[in-house]
Amino acid sequence: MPGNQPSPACQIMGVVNVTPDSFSDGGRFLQPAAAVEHALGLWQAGADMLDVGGESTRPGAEPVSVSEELERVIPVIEGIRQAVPDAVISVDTSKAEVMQVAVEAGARFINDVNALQSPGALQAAVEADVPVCLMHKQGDPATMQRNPRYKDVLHEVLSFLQDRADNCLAAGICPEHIYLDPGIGFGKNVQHNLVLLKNLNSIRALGYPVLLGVSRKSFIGEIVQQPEADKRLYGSIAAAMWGWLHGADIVRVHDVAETRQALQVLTAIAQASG
Ligand code: PT1
Repeated sequence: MPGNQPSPACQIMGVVNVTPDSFSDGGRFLQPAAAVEHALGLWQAGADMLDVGGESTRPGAEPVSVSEELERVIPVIEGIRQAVPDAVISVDTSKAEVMQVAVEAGARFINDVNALQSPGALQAAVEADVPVCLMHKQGDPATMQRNPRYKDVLHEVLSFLQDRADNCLAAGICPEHIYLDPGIGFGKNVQHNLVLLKNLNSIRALGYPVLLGVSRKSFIGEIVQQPEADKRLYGSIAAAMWGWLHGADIVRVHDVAETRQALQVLTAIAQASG
């Protein structure tokens, strides 16, 4: 059983999905203004970072083209920058060109669910010179939940993350810029996800800060029998708090105000003296 050694402060990454199912007018057209407004609300609610993504990576999601992804995320990054210049913006992408343009537009963090393995992505991240999150996944979103299998899920995730971190170091990314993420829900069944969460400390023990995304995910729905993602708040808070107590440095969440309140209570307890 891992011990409780929370990092001094946990940062909250607020999710800003710029996909047709989130900010469309009901038709094909996205409304950047609505996404910017949502992002500003998350910032006001206490997010430390806003994660802007134009390609859904949910189970079953299909890839989008570079131009489509750019059209979705760049206006939103620019809009956030204009309204709140000091907001920390992360770009959730696997594509080299999107990384490059997003960082030019003001993104200060690259969140890549493909761990910089796409063509040109590693070089784009080196040149961007911003922190990067390397996430583990098995397969691709369209099919990853069909029948995920591992001999030893913890071992496989640990060695993958170690290997990707080594690659980044060799390419010239400095160690302070590397974050690791077990990729909860990415080609993993409920048991796989639970084993990874239970052993989050061993991911932290690789020596890099850890980012964790559990918010509203299906494993919570399966545990509590709640098929609707937006009714999984309480389970999401519990999973995020477990994460913080076991080594997560950043939690990626939809519900920023609620997560912040929970984290403030945990922090107060952890900091009590006497
Ligand atoms: C994540 C993450 C992410 N998750 C990072 N970036 C998503 N670094 C997008 C489900 O099981 O965990 N870490 N970017 C969202 N992806 C999913 C995956 C959403 C699975 C839902 C599920 O329901």
